[in-house]
Order: sequence, then C-alpha cells, then structure tokens
Amino acid sequence: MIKLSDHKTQLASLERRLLLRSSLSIGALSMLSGCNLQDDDQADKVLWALSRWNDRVQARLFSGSRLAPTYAASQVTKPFPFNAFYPEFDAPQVDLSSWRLEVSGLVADKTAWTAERLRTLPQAQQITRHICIEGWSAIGDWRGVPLKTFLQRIGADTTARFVGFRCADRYHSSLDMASALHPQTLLALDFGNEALPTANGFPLRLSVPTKLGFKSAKHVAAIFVSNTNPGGYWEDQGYNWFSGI
Ligand SMILES: Nc1nc2c(c(=O)[nH]1)N[C@H]1C(S)=C(S)[C@@H](COP(=O)(O)O)O[C@H]1N2
Ligand SMILES: [Mo]
Repeated sequence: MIKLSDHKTQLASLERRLLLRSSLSIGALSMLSGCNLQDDDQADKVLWALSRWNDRVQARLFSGSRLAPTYAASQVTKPFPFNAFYPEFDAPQVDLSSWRLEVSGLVADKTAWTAERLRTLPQAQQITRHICIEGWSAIGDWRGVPLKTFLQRIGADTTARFVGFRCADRYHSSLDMASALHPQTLLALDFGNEALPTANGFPLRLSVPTKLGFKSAKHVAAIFVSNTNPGGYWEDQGYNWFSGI
C-alpha cells in the first residue's frame, strides 16, 4: 500500500507536517484516506483537506477503534528488518528461563508472568504493516496475546489513563488506555510460527499497527498502569506522543 522507499525526503517532511498539524502519521493518513501516498501531489491534497478540519472533529474521528489494514501471508517481509537506538549486535540476549514479565501500578494482580504462562492466554494473529518514522515500512506476522486480554486478566484499572512499558534494553514507551485496549494492540511472542528473533524483540514485544513504529516496544520486561503519562525514549525527545489514529 505505501511505498516509502522512493519518496523518503518528501515523506519525511510530510510526516513532520502531519504530526505538527494534526497528531497524525503517514500510516494513519493512508488508512483514513485510502490513498497510497505514492504521489506527492495526491498526498498534499489529502493533507490540505485534513488541515481544514477542526481539531474537535479530528479528535472524534480518530479516537478509538479504527482498524489498521491487514495483509496476506505471502506479503510478509522476510527477514523482518531491525531497528533500534543501537546497532543490531547490541540487541539484548534475554535468557527465557529467568525472564519474567513484571506487572505494577493500578492492577489487582501483580504476579510476574513467564512466557509459558502468557501462552496459556487466548492468542491472536495479525499480519500488519509496521511504519517507522525514519522512512521505511515492513509487513510482519505477529502472534501473541492481545494487550486488552492481558490487562483484563491482571485486573488492570482500565479507567486509568496510561499503560507504560519498560524494556530489557532500557527503552521505554507508553500508550493511552484507549490505544492499549485497541483490538490490534498485541503483545507478540511469535513472528510467524517461530518465537520472535532477538533482533525483533525476543521474548515479548508490542505490535501496535495503528501507531508509528517507535510505539511497538521490543524486549518488554515490565508493564504498568498509571494516571501519570510515562512518556518514552523517543517521546521524551520530542516525537509526537500519540503518533497514531
Ligand atoms: N526495546 C526497544 N524497542 C523498540 C526500539 C528500541 O530501540 N528498543 N525501537 C523502536 C523503533 S523506532 C522501531 S521502528 C521498531 C523496530 O522494530 P524492528 O527491529 O522489529 O524492526 O522498534 C521500536 N521498539
Ligand atoms: Mo522507528
């Protein structure tokens, strides 16, 4: 749907304008407009049309449950690219036998989870596009536990405002509760039929196809529910916090 490679520079500036003007990303824009955004002229028209709407209309339109597009198994990008704030050889090597997912904040049950136990929860699969703000995208076959299922299982206070994530590599990020409960916000354990590769977040990562890629935290080690915005690694450096639909 979106060919980012050919229009890197133009798309980067479009992305900046989108985020500044409307808290929207290219991914969200393409989802909403149905345009492939390969033609800059067309992208500009959509952007200008959007910028004429007032913020209140946008907030109502973009809050909640709109679904990101899904793809066929034949369209999955293999191997899935690596990206992080460090080179690939520094990706954390997590030992599954001692790994636990920690849970804290506004939740009833703070018991830590093994990966094995996470696999006893109802699993879901989604083949969706991951869009990085740096100008590339790739289609992944993510399988695991919907974050909503997990939050309900631990008795999270879903009237709280935020869900925060801390990662094995000191990365961190956060979602508003509505986005955390979105049906396509997934705690992925597998890519295709295999456990996640180290490069892509073993043993547990988020897949949040309604948001820009930096919201899909890899190597998740802890989840917490809070009424204070936890920010994040990129969010704290000025990337738009919402970054999605
Ligand atoms: N723990 C962790 N999660 C992370 C990052 C990171 O550096 N560390 N980078 C983010 C960014 S910017 C992107 S685009 C995706 C890249 O995921 P990938 O390596 O599976 O392509 O991970 C996101 N989650
Ligand atoms: Mo990214």
